[in-house]
Amino acid sequence: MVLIDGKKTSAEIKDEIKKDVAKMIDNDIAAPHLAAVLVGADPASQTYVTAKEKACQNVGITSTIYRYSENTTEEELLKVVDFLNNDPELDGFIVQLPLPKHIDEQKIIEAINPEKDVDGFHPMNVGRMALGLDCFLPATPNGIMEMLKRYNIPTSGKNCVVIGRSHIVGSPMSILMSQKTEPGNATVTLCHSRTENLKDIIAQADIVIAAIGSPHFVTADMVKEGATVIDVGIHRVKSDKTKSGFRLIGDVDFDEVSKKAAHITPVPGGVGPMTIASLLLNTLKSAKQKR
Ligand code: BQF
Repeated sequence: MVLIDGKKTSAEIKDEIKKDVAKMIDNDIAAPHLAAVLVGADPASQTYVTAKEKACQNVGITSTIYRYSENTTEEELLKVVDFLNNDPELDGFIVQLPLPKHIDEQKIIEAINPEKDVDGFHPMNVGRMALGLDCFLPATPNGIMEMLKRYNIPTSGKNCVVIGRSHIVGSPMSILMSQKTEPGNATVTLCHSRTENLKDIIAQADIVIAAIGSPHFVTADMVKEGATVIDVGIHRVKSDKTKSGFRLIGDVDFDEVSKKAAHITPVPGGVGPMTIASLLLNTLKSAKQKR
């Protein structure tokens, strides 16, 4: 079994970004600038925004976090988006999801200027992605494509089973793996909660992308010997062995599935760090387009 090391791969990508940013600064071009909007105090969301800020610092990207209370109204948040859309110093921004329930996420996403939508969630970027046009790709699916590329995982003509149809991971992942690209050119099956004979479908997969949102959903009995298994899940479970009192596990039962898989991503240290690296890549891309 080969471990697909997302931490190491993301460190390599961040090194490349760091060199690019240093070159920009050498040429008297302003460093890329990313902003993140965090509404409320969800501990996981705070962790993610902090991780993104730290990653920016490490590569020389300027970052600003805008924090608002849980009680922020949709109207107020739309004003923040409008302000960031019109900030000429800003190359891109993200609104950390999920948002509090009283705010319509789709409405906020659609208010973002597609040229600053470095999460790639605006319908303009989703549509352009589906057509294979230049766009900001969503960070998690793009991070997975980058791992498959850097580990030379064959995808052309292979059976790829994506489990989960979220707009953030499963749906775009199925689109990217179907495209006439390398990696890509896979025969893709998108499975979800209504899928019949799920086990039979997963058993045929050369590549399994688990984005179900259910801890240890994928077990060893489901997976074909020699498959590539990509775990997108992150769940906090109680642990008395860690300082924090919890540890992270994925949608895949790693200890068992790793005995059968040829390639597998761990949690933590798999897809998560690649998501962050992809966000930095989009921010750099936006800055290069604007300068
Ligand atoms: C790691 C996310 C669900 C809902 C909203 C590194 C991250 C996670 C894990 C991270 C995620 C998940 C992010 C690891 C960003 C990925 O070492 O395994 C980094 O920060 N992520 C997010 O912004 O919103 C989410 C998952």
